[in-house]
Amino acid sequence: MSESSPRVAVIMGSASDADVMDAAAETLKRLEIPYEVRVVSAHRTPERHRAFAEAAESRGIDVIIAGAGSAAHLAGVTAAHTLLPVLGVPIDASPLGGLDALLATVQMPGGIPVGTLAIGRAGAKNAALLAAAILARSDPGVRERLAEFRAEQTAAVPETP
Ligand code: RP5
Repeated sequence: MSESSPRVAVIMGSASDADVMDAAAETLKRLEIPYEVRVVSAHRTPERHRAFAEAAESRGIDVIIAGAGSAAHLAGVTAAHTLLPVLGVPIDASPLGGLDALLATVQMPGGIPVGTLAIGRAGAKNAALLAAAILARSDPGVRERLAEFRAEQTAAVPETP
């Protein structure tokens, strides 16, 4: 959780998803983007989830990152309750290795979009970077920090193994 008013909400279907979704939080922290982290399950806490999704925009949230595993309805149902952009992260939490969550998150019916990232920590990290790219359109400070991140990443790649 960061100190200023959160602009990105990182939600997950279970506390057991935190090891994966930490990658989103770490990236937002590095880019100095205020964020909040919450456990809200579309299945187990449907009222908490609906209240969160319906209030997010009026609380000043700009982007929601939703990570869930198994029959992962969290991102899609969140998107149904808000006009905010919703980025979905499928989590490898079942014997199907995350393919179940990937399909559940990505195969939205036309009309309610979810921007779906890769399964697992790479997806969580990229969801944060995509959230930053969205914010950067209207926030020059975020744009500058995102550009620095890219430059540092490039500089860290060795020319030989
Ligand atoms: C999903 O079920 C959660 O997002 C989690 O990935 C998965 C398993 O949850 P737990 O049984 O570990 O709480 O809803």
